[in-house]
Amino acid sequence: SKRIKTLSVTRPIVFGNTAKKFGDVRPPNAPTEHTHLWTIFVRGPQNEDISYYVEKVVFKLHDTYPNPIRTVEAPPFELTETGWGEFEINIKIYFVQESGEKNISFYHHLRLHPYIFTTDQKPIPEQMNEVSSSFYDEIIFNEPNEAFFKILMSK
Ligand code: SLL
Repeated sequence: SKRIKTLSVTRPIVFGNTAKKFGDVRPPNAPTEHTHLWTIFVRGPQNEDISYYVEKVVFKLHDTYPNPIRTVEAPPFELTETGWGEFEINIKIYFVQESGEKNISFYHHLRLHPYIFTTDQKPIPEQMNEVSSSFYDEIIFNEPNEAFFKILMSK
């Protein structure tokens, strides 16, 4: 449909990961070299449902994973896995069909290891067993079409 000129709509988004070192219990199907359980996610800042404008999220994992391209088509847009190493996860957010918007693509560095930093920026491993690394951002839709504008304004 027609575009509304000179209008932009922004939507806040939070993405990142949490990770936990295995304790005494290992997840039953985890390969022996795996040490951590982690979750990568894309969500609203207050955990609000973003599926009215997000159609799906595709997470591309390191090639050491079987079927590294993981598609999540319904909320919560998150994926839990086990592993041993940190790597860059490619996140692609696809918007609802009616929007006519292209997907957005960016990277998140999967963090497994907790660090504290000395005043001269030297990292010291911490004895914490859960880590979390997440970021706030805003998606800007420039001149959304009328159909998408209605969808964006519906919440
Ligand atoms: C590193 N550049 O060397 C990184 C690679 C790969 C992580 C990390 C398990 C995959 C699997 C996994 O944790 N891969 O075998 O299921 O640190």
